[in-house]
Amino acid sequence: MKRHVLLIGSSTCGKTTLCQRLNGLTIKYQKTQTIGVINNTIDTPGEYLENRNMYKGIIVAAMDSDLVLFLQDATDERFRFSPGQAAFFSIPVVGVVSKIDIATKQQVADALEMLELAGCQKIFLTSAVTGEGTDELLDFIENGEIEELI
Ligand SMILES: Nc1nc2c(ncn2[C@@H]2O[C@H](COP(=O)(O)OP(=O)(O)OP(=O)(O)O)[C@@H](O)[C@H]2O)c(=O)[nH]1
Ligand SMILES: [Mg+2]
Repeated sequence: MKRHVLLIGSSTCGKTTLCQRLNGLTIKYQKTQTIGVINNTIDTPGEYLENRNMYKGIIVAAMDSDLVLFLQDATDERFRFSPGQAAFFSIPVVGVVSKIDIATKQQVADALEMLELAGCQKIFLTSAVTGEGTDELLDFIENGEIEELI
């Protein structure tokens, strides 16, 4: 992966699992305690999004990134991003709906709509467990015309 990608989303939404999948690693559960770098993916703890006073950690990490991923767990009843939040970043922000393997069609549609509201122009539907949608995401990270999303 040539581009540096920053993953943001609430606790347990699947950031670390997706990082493992994107890097072709064995999927194994590990709670994220601090910002971690696996090759070119930058994994953040959910708390960085959930606590306002940690948000500056995300902004700093974004300085070293080419692309931000907003992850929304499709099975999470709560929407974790605010409307227009993508505009906070000066680099492109892409939405990722996670856990589609265990979500209903309606849950996936709702998560998609919420990520659109947050300002994501491009959104991928994924399961890091089954791998559904992750090849498309990886291809976009590596070859997509991300400059058009700013
Ligand atoms: N069914 C299903 N489970 C998933 C998927 N992605 C992650 N999980 C599960 O959700 C739980 C949390 O996943 P993590 O990847 O650790 O979540 P995280 O966003 O890194 O969480 P924090 O590090 O706490 O911020 C684990 O038990 C994963 O196995 C998915 O696509 N489908
Ligand atoms: Mg994690």
